[in-house]
Amino acid sequence: MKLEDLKNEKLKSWIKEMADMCQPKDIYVCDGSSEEYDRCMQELIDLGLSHPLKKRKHSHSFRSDPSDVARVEDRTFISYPNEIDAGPTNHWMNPDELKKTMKELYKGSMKNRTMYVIPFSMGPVGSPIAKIGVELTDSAYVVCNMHIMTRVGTKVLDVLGSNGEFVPCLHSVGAPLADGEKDKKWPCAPIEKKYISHFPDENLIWSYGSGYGGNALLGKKCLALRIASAMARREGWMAEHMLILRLTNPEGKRFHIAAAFPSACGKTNLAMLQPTIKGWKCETIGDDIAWMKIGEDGRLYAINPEAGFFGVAPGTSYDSNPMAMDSIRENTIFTNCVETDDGDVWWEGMSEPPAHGKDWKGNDWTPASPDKGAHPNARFTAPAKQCPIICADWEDPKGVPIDIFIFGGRRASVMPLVHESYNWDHGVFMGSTAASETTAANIGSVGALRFDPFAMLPFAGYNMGDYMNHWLEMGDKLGDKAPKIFYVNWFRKNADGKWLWPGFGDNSRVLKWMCERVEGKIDAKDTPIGRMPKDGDLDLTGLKIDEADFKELMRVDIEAWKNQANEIENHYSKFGDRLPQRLKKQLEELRARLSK
Ligand code: O2Y
Ligand code: MN
Repeated sequence: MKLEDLKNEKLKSWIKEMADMCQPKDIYVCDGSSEEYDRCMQELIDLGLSHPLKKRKHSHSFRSDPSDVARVEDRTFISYPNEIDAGPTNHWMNPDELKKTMKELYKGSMKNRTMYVIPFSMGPVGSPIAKIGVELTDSAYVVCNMHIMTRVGTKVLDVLGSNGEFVPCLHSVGAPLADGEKDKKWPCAPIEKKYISHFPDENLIWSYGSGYGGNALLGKKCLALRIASAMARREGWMAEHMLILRLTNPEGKRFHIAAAFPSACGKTNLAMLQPTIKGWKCETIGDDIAWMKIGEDGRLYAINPEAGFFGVAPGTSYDSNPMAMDSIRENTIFTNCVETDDGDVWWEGMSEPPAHGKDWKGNDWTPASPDKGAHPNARFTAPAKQCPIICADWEDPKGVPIDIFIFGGRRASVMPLVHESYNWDHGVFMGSTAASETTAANIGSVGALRFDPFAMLPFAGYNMGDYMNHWLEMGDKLGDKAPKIFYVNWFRKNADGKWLWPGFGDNSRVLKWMCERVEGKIDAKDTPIGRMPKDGDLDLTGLKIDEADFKELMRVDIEAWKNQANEIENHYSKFGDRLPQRLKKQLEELRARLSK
């Protein structure tokens, strides 16, 4: 389709304005067809940036620039006129100043490149919960990834019509080409020139300088979390960093679970759970993001706004996540993995290593090499429909009704395997105080503890104190139809550093307990931190777990929790008067219970 043929005048004039600034050699409007995907991929193959994989049908391997391997939190901005509206956990710049700086960078940034216009829908096209975005990008790699991760093309323009609303998303890799020049390597700009900017008052996204993942596929973290969270607050719904799954018990009763864990804490694994308990079945709806609205019956309905998985490769194997492994057998893009000599990809934790390959930097690699073969944040981009346990209703436009919310993080100590909140406010307290030890997907030191409220620390599009308040207000609206809230920790270790819980498929045992609590089938034990399973209520049938280890896994260490309460107070102090009083009260109540 040509630019002139676009029916939406607002869209047309925005594209023209951006093209005047970025000066691409031409403009191409994406139709979303498989031929278009193949053409873009072929261009990347011809440049030597994409390597077709002999062993996986219609799949390709890429190596990014070593400076462009992950989301750049330090270069991510939430821009409101007043800094306080971005809050203490976001990087802020004044919108006029930020736009002035970025306009200078965008000027001519697409020279000798094509500007691709990608109309995309987050959520099933036409769903009342879905939103439309349009990404302008100079990266064919982004086009291919967006084809997988979102619903792209003419069908979206049809829904947009002549005066529909869309979120404008401008993206440039920030590497203009000289006349006759072609990309020889992954194009991007140096770190100090990268900007991932959000203007929530205008529902606007400007990204410059990175071609990688969340920095460049603007439907994902930028739109579906940062901009959507601000929209959701204004419009009375929720945009959350949550997987969605359906669990069916042996009697055929269905439960829908949405779970928030910080990046790289196993959301994809839990979303594709293979239960180890007899008669229970899990189906995947989404592995990263949930958009939820209150339905006519007063319950909370969730959709997965995405159409694909952008999963962490290292550690993914037929042992840890067979459903993910089956999802990536074909039609998949791999970034920063090892390329094996026989035309496949490999990463640490996948299987026995190949005798020889090329590492993520393109160097010869063998198991004896001193460095890892794949980057720790190497990724696969795969269509969600390829997941063997994708739920038949994963694209239901009205969503699925949520019964259970789970928060969690990676904690070697303090947090027991599972506890349940006493009520909604206590559950919001749990979410607002969620904390995790950091991994390679976060920028910063690995292994440090960071509070990550609702797993949204890098993704909230407004002041986190107001975000907490929005959760409280949603609870007020939902009343007795609100999902029950739980907190889990799959990662507790004993004094010798040994994992106390097997995790993976055995996490179904914990989910079973939650479902039985929802059904009111079983009672629970009150503890200072929340409700916990009574002896014998957590189904450990067939599991070899030492009694002492299990006791340690479930132990509430009062002294450690008193210390935790102090850390929470410190964490809360950042939010000043934006911290809801109701959460201060929760902290006081926790302390009172710990002192009894
Ligand atoms: O590093 C990136 O650009 C990807 S980050 C990511 C990708 C998929 C799902 N979640 C995340 C995340 O950081 O939460
Ligand atoms: Mn994520």
